[in-house]
Amino acid sequence: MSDAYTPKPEHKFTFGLWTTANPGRDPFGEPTRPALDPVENIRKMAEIGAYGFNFHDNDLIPFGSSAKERDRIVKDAKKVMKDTGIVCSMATTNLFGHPVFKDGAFTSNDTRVRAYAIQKTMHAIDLGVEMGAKIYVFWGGREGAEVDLAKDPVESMKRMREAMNFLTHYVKDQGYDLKFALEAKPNEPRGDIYLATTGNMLAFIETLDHKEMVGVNPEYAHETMAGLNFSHHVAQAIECGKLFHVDLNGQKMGRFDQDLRFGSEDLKGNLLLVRLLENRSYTGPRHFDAHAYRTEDSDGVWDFARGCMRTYLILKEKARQIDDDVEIRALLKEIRNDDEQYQSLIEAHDADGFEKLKRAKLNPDELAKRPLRYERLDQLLQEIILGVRG
Ligand code: GLT
Ligand code: MN
Ligand code: MN
Repeated sequence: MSDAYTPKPEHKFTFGLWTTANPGRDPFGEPTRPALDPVENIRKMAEIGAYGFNFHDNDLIPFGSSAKERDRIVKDAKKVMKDTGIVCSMATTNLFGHPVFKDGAFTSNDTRVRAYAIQKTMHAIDLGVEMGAKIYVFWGGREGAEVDLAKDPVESMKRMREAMNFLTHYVKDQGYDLKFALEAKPNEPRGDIYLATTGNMLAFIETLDHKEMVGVNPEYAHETMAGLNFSHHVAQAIECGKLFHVDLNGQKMGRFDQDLRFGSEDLKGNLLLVRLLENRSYTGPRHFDAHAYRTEDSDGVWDFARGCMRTYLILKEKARQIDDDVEIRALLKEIRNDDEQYQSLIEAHDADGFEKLKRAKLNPDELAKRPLRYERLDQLLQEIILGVRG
């Protein structure tokens, strides 16, 4: 069955190999689903209309594989890509699974662990580029601490910078066409993770040698876990020209990292997020970094994946409905109350402008009288979401 919400490659939906291969393990329980072969995984993603797939080095090539085994898997994966048209849109490094990273990778106190983390990333970058990835994500799940006394947090920033600088120089030296996207998370698996929010990442990027090739990969669940407004972080990244990638999913505030199906929590927030991405012409992949409930079997995983994409497309249509709604448009215009004269004063950074604004007759009591019809506006939005506004 195909309808207006049927995903197609042009929608640029992607999934990490780890998302649909998630076997349903959690800290309290064993897997509830069988393992999924990565090449089969890619084929199935293509079949349900995804544009691309993403992977950690070890999602595709198991840790410790021989060179021969690596080449065989790469060959098989490339064949599926050729047969189906699916692309590899992003690659990343697993710097969290192996016990060597128990106290961090790029920010480990042990120089040799830091060197190993950089070495592993160089190999993973080579692999990502070979598969065609144009974006390389850095999620530092183990870069943090429980015992703050043991690690100097200022030095940790320096170590993080050293690693990122090394790797941007490496990419340039190799002549790769690759951009980096840094992904923040406040905690989990570490008690506290360094560079906890997208805002922290944006500030950190400005200190790098090749900052032009580094942006962010905000994840809905991560800002939401910390009780923050995800769209505001995405908006700041867009405004800085740094939204290189985005991880979409569902998450309740204040909980562990749930990575639920996109749109399954906070429909209003997700609708405004989709509207932001669409209206601000975000052209990168829409990556669903989530997984199916533990209750699902192998088929249920694909219900989950289809659900993420369908919900996105439904919300995209609702976003258009908001922007076409005559009453909403009129309300938004009224709420803004643009005034060209004062706007030009705010923009004029000269002596004349300073003087004029100082002497301008602005009466706060009068200004405060203007009602802002947010009740009506929000109710209209609510009725669009609930599907009762024509
Ligand atoms: C891991 C994490 C995600 C990151 C992935 C990339 S791995 O699943 O929870 O948020 O995006 O390393
Ligand atoms: Mn997550
Ligand atoms: Mn993520």
